Amino acid sequence: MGARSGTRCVILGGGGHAAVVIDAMAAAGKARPVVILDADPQSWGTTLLDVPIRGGDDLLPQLMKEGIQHFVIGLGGIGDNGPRQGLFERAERLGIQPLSVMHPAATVSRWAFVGAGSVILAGAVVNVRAQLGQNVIVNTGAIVEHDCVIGAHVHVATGARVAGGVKIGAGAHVGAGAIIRQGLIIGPAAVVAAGAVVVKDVVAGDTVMGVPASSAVRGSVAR
Ligand code: JB3
Repeated sequence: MGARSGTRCVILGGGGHAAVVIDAMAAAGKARPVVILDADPQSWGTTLLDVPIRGGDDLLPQLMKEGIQHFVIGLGGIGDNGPRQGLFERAERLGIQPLSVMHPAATVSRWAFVGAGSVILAGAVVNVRAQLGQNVIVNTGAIVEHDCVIGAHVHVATGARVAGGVKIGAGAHVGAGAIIRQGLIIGPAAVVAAGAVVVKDVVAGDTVMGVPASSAVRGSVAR
């Protein structure tokens, strides 16, 4: 597919994660980011990997009038997936469609389900019968094993490993390099700190850290 073909889309957020998403889209060659919207006015008029940053999110209706019908959330974030969720829901309310991105160097089972707007990056694995909700990030080199159920807006950060049959509630964050033992339940909006090894269930909204992981005071941990 040529560089100028594919589904045109807007990327919401123009920082480090957006650059990784644009790179994955270029490698996949199925969709084409043609514009970025970013909250920082200082970025307006600049480019990110040759994609122009035109303005803030209030330009979305205008872009839709110009024929752009798809978006990808380019906002990453560490620990708090609320802003990603808020942006996703704002775009959906306007009627623009979320687009999924899969880097060609990711391995996604044909028996896995990937929700709309989810992003699976290079070297990630999503194994058989795993189910990902909408707007999930499986970041570079992360593993989501067989039969996992991953809720909407979850971020499985770089190099994290989620063993078979784990259920992760909406909006939770699994930090870089963390490990979650098979069959556990991680509640919605929970945070698993970077490098933690989780061997028991985590309740909704809790933050756990360490090896083995235990409850921590939110804000005091590396994510
Ligand atoms: O660790 C890895 C591999 N990636 C991290 C990623 C998951 O999260 C990365 O290292 C960063 O820690 C973080 O990436 P992110 O979210 O791209 O952060 P940053 O580089 O700081 O860029 C965020 C961008 O989003 C900034 O340009 C903000 O101005 C913009 N932004 C913030 N809120 C927003 C909004 N843009 C839009 N359109 N709308 C918003 O509400």
